[in-house]
Amino acid sequence: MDLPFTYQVTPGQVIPSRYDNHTLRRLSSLRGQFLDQQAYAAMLAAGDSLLYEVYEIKRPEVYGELLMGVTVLHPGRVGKEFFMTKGHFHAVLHTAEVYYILQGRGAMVMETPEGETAVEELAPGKVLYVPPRWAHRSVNTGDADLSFFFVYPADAGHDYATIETRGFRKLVVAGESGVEVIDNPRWQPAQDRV
Ligand code: S6P
Ligand code: ZN
Repeated sequence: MDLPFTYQVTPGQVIPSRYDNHTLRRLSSLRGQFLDQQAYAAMLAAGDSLLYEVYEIKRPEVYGELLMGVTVLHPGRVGKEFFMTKGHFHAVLHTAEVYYILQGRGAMVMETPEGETAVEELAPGKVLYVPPRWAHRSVNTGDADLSFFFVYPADAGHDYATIETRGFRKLVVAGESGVEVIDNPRWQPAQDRV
């Protein structure tokens, strides 16, 4: 591919005009993450629903390069909890990420290894800066696709295991009065902590 290069991403046409990878993530890849495990099991038994899709532009995963792409997170719920991404820390913890929201409504749930937490609302036109060290998970709180452009250092890598084991400290659910952020009652402290 020629360098430099351009491609199109617009709120009306969120799928990049060129991309190298298209990854599909289904309900089964979020096993153990949703609070209502009965609702999860029932939904999975009825079919392995498609939760989100990631379109990536490939670049060498080396220092100095950037990885970019678009995530399309479909609407839905497991029990009271909205569809969400797996979420991760970057394996190189001190790497940041920028998100630009193209369409839909949602939230980004974030936390540091030390236990600081933050939840930012996502809406079209908003740019979210995820600082170094903050794990991040996007949540679709609307009834249409939540789509966003992302860019981060190409050598950042992903640590999924920490979140798969412990979960996030905060959950985003449909409450009596709308979207609510609650403490995760199933959050597990790391083994190496007291
Ligand atoms: C990568 C970036 C996004 C996510 C994508 C899916 O660092 O944060 O591209 O990969 O939104 O989320 P996840 O948690 O399944 O990678
Ligand atoms: Zn990331």
